[in-house]
Amino acid sequence: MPVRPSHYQDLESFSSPLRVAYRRADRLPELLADETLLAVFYFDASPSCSAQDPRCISVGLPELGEGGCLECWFSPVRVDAGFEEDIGFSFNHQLLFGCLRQANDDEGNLEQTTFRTYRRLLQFARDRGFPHLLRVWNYFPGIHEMRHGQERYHAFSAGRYRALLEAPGLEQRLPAATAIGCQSPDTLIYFLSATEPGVQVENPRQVSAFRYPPEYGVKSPAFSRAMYKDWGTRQHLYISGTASVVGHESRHEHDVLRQLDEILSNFESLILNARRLRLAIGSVSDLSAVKVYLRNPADYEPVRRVLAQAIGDSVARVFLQGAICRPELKLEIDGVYCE
Ligand code: 3EB
Repeated sequence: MPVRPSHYQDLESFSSPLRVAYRRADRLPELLADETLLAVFYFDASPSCSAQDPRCISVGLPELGEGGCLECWFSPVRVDAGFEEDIGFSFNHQLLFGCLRQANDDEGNLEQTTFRTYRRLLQFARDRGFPHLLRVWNYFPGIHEMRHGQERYHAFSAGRYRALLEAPGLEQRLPAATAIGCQSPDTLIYFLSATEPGVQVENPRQVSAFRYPPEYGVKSPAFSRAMYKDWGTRQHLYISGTASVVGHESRHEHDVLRQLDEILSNFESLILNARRLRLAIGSVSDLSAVKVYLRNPADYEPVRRVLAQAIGDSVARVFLQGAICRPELKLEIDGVYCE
């Protein structure tokens, strides 16, 4: 057994296993040289990332505003990283980050492709000793397009459902998720999983997505509204993509600022519910970071301004252009709270 420096044990037991921060794009070289970097995401084609580094992820959603933002995930200790076939990964003692990219098979069967992808990532996470899926981001092209008589989002949902529900008891441990349509031709799926399970958190203002009526897909969207994770000395909350949905219905069709208001109410109600667990979060202004997905770039300025009024400037944020899975929804926000 290799002997670990003793300060590592202190870091392992006292520090947060994951910390999210935003940096400017010109910092990329020094970030990649940092052995505690779990992953870095960039949102447009500008920074040139080494395709050899599994921690460096280009997300096919254009960044709105100034651009040049890097989302960085840090571990308190050095990470191990590598590739296994099409999965890039990195991990520390408590969590595993994994990422798969697929060339789009536009005419193919998205349900079947998604089923296989999710099976593969679950198998991979199990094999590596991190069987508990906490959080998944799904970005794929043509989200509203009809193929074989079905919207692609619904086909995606059905494939994910079949793969996740193969695992016994997963209905009580659905990961938090984001599913957004991108313009780039590739599908990108990345995830966070853990050695020990998290706790699924639902939102009293919303019907659990897993219980949606069939109009949102013959097989339900298999995700929870948030995942609470107690890491020992630190607690995290991973919040799913949150839209202007109350009950199961979309509210304020096509009115982006009213949708923003409804999303903030959804956040408050979810956070209130999560506080029943051991979580020191008071309101949405305490979140560590949010990602804002906008269907129309023209909505960036008003949304940026009203969001800043509502949550202040201490929450890190990035604005991305992407298609929310229901055509009437113009805006979706996901977030993370890391102690
Ligand atoms: C909703 O509340 C909006 O299918 O993974 C939000 C977050 C939405 C995740 C997913 C879908 C997903 O139903 C859409």
